[in-house]
Amino acid sequence: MEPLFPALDAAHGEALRFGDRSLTYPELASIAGSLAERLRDAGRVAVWATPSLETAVGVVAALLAGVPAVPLNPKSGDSELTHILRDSAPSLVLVEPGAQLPPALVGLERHEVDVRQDGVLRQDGGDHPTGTPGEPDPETPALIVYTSGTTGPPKGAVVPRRAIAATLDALEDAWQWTADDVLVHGLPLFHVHGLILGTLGPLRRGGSVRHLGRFSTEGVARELGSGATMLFGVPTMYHRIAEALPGEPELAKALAGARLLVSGSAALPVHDHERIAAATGRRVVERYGMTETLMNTSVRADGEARAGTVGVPLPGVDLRLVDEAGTEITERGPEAVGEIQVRGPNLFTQYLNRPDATAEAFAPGGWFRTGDMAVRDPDGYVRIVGRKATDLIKSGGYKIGAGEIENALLSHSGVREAAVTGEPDPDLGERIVAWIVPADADAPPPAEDLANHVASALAPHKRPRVVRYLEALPRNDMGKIMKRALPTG
Ligand code: MCA
Ligand code: AMP
Repeated sequence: MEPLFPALDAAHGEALRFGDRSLTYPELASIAGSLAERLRDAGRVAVWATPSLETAVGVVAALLAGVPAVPLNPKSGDSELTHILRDSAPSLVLVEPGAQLPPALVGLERHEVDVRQDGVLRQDGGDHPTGTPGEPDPETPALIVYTSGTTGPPKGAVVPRRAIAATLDALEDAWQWTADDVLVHGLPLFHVHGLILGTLGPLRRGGSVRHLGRFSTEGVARELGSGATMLFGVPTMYHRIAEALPGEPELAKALAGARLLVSGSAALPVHDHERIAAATGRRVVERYGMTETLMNTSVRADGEARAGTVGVPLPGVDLRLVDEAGTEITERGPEAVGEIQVRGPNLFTQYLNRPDATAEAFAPGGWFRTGDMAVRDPDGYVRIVGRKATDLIKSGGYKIGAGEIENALLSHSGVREAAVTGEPDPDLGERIVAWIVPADADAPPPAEDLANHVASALAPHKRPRVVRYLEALPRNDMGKIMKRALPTG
């Protein structure tokens, strides 16, 4: 396999920009290369994945060294971090200088990524150290990305180098993505979307990325208005863009001038798609992926951006729909609903330390069961219509398991019983609703306390946005909670 970043030794222009700090390719090659020399025998390394130059450099260095990187959400709470660190057992954590780490990381060696000192800055693009004598085996784990399931704590999806290369090259083809592209986004760097697509993607192409630090419509307008060519975002971001467009003419102008606007991680509502198209003349392109599979389908840059569809399978990806019995559905049209199963070089290899869960995730023949339900238009365009598991919630583009929030709520002294559901939300797609039977009916814990409790144990995006109090949860004869019987609204 060719190196993951062929452009690192060849390109000369800007590679990364976070706010007013940036690195050119020769600078990145030099700094990441010298850090890689030090990481070569490190085993797994955790990365405190703040939206910063240091995170990008740390991950590139680990990849150059051929050691797996475990990106950590810097807003994760103690119980989530403790689980991830115990499960992935990194030898050290890469952080930006001065980072304040929470108690769960005490005892783990910290290595500050100093983009001014880690390497000698060179402007000549000469023979800087690339950290690894040759490209490691394609099956070598590159990243371990934690992702929520319906129950229990998040699982670490082991993503090999081959999957990263395959998915980014398939997107090169589908999006006509080149070294001339300048990507702008404000996505977090501890998930596939912001890290693999949004950071490693431009670096593999030899183009550049400008990260907004945090998403804002002003930031999008500024960057697309000054040379950026592509925007990546989750539907919540496009919803906020659609809302802002009538009052921000600069935003409409900037979007109209972009080469490609891409949405993913959750379904983009047709209403937001159409509002953006009406105000800018541009249609947002949707692509469909998953932590375990990286990217599966996309609307192509040279194809028709049809609202409500996620396009066609990417080159190299086998995709089929199957019925309840696991039989392939060959018909097309709105009635032929089935689970999406995929196969190809884009897939992960396993869930770390979870052979049981890994085995369960695959159907015979090496097909990965996505759990997403879809239909296909007569010409093959895929439309996602739902999800098999009701206990998985997609909020703001984050996948969140009802079970992990229920467990966190049950650890609050004021809670006797808890159930968690997702409800439609115009901004977040789904909002997390907690149904609580208080330990003391006369003194129910305030909603804010429960939200803070979940935010500090797990992560702020997993906190309930709505809390509803009940005297008892509806249960069947077996004592199982019947979530469908919970009152709506
Ligand atoms: C609020 N905050 C709190 C609390 N309440 N902190 C602690 N305790 C609390 N009780 C803080 C938050 O940390 C945050 O801080 C701020 O208040 C606002 O929080 P929140 O309301 O959650 O943010 P939001 O404005 O609703 O976020 C919307 C968002 C976000 C920006 C769209 O959801 C987002 O970044 N989503 C991207 C998800 C993503 O990348 N998914 C990809 C995975 P502060 O203001 O400092 O941040 S899916 C994937 O990778 C697959 C492969 C795919 O297909 O892409
Ligand atoms: P994650 O496990 O966080 O990587 O999220 C993967 C899930 O996000 C998929 O299984 C889908 O349910 C959902 N998803 C990703 N992209 C899209 C999209 N364009 N449209 C609808 N759902 C999507």
